[in-house]
Amino acid sequence: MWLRQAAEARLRHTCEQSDGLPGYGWLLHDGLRFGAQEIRDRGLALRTDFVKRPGGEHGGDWSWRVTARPESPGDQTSLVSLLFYVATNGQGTLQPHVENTRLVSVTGTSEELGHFNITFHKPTTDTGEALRYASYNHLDARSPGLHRLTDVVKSSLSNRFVYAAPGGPKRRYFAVDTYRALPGEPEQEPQSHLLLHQVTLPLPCRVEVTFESGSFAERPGSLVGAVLSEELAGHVAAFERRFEETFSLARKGFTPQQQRFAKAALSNMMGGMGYFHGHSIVQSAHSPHPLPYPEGPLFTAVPSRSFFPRGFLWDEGFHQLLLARWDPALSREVIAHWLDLMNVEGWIPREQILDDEARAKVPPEFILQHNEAANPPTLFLVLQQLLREPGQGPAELSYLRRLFPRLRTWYEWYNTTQAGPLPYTFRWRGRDQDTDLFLNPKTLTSGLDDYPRASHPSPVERHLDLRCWMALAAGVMAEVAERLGEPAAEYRRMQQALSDNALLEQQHWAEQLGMFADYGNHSQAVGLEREKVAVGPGQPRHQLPAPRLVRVVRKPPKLQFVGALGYVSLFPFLLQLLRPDSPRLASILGDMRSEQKLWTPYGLRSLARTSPLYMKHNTEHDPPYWRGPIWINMNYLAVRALHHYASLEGPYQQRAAALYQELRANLIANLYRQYVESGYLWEQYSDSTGQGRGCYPFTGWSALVVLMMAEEY
Ligand code: 6A9
Repeated sequence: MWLRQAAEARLRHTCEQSDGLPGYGWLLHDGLRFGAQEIRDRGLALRTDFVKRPGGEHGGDWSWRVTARPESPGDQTSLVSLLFYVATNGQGTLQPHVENTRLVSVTGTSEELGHFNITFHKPTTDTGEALRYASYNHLDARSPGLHRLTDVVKSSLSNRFVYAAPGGPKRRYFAVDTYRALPGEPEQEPQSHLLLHQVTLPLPCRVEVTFESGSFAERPGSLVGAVLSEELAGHVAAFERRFEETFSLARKGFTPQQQRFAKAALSNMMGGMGYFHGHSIVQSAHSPHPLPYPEGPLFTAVPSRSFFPRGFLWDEGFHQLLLARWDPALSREVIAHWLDLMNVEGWIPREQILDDEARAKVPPEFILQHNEAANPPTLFLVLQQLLREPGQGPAELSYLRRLFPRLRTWYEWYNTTQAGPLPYTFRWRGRDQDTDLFLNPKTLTSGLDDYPRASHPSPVERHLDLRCWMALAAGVMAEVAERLGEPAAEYRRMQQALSDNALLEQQHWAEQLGMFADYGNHSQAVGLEREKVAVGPGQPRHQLPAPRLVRVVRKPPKLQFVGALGYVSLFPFLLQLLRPDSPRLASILGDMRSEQKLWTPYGLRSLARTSPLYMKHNTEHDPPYWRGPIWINMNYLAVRALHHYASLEGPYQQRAAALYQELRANLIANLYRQYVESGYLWEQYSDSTGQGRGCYPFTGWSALVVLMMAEEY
């Protein structure tokens, strides 16, 4: 935590989107041994570096270095406090070691870490050359849990302290004082023992912290000061080399600034990875009440470190497309974790909200996970990529062998629970059921949330995107089974049926609309209108509740294809099911390049401008999400598909090659420009201005821009 000393105490623990910071994130991170992060907090620039050193039985040692500098070099006077804490989470012990008021070190034990020793080294100048005078405070407190630490620290702050460097003026400052229990929570059993070390001094300055593992017997010397600098420099040089070997961005002519952008994108995805533990809360069709799912761990990347700091099933497939290029072993571990979350039916919860800390970040209506709810099985995209890698040795085979029973069960779960009304068709379950409230009932499970589907959800629906995902899944299953000598024929047959272009057209080509489409009970003539409210005699109007917006259906629905040109219509192309000589490619490429429809100078928009629900609100409070804005995961698939069709002989080869160049260049240029202007990667981009929209920093699938730069597909 940190604190700029001023008239009031503004303690910062985490960076939140609502703080509006000019920029924060990992600049470099290799996923394993080291990372360098920068936080720009109005006037204050914090740089945090860490290095890990393996050894012993418990993950080895690590050191952190925090360097605080003023953003304007002239500011040598303002005081800053850096607060370092150690906290248990339900188990383990901690002992403080205090000299005067200074918490010098903490020794402790925990199940995972064994014995350890954490040392807070004395502060120095920002270059580490000389010691600096500082004031010290510390706190020994109990917290209801990790999710309340900020409150515990805030509630213990007092400004009765005085900073008085020799020969300097006396200045009051805020610091942790005696601990008071949180208001309103005296009864609660404390889950967490908290020890906190506060250092207060003027900018610029540096503090180092070392963690030494008890089972690390013969360490070559502590990882501090010059030794730490040297190890850091070695890691940075190795990162630079490996980055260029992996992505060739210098060789491709990207400028050093563009390369830094790409390194930050990769590093943020990697640095955002977390090890989560706990249980989801699940509503099953077999039980009248929500139940806790079995407890378990999850090692995963996240869409956004600050705003969505938890695992999302289909996001993860996209994340690992990037991370598997950097470190395939890491990706294999992540995939295994996700597959271990499967229940006996073969279901994996879509959003992983595993403990109180995670639940504290989620509005209540999103917490429950439903056991009929799917999400696109994008882990098959990663497996497909891992299978393509050269040098598949016995280790990979034995990994696949362990995965296979889960993969089989997972595939079967989709194949049965999400089956459509006809053979080889599929339907997302769990669409919004209320047809009066929403302009178009949402399909959260598809990942494309408010993308328009049949206006009246029903069992006759067939969803094009899910069908294409299943074609991918069947293909990967067939390949895995073949490699393992397991029965593969049924998967192969399914893949062939699902990628049969004639059958695909029969079930999903809407001749009148000239596009691939969903099919269902649908009316194009819907709108939102103010509900008429009857005013009783003598009743003043202003006492009535504001009239709601409700849906009106001006023409009754009928069974038909759903006219909603956009990402869903592109799926047979995106997942490369179309034969290179398919005449449908002509219309798809045409729709993609049409500025009236999907093309923008910044990437492909999610829904055509000509589509009836383009940029329409779904309810009064629900703005368009997948109804126009540009999303990077789908654009990555589009660029990848163009690259694929540009490499295959056929009537559209040249066209695909030209579009490939153009779309790739547009996406890279805009994401880079927005990063330079705003300091962040974003969840989506405006199709009219290219500006970032939604959550930020979003270095989940938006970081796939690195693969577009590298041309890795
Ligand atoms: C909202 C509010 C702090 C929505 O990236 C994760 C998902 C995608 O899987 C999905 O395709 N996002 C996309 O349509 C974000 C979903 C967040 C839902 C929970 C909680 C956060 O409050």
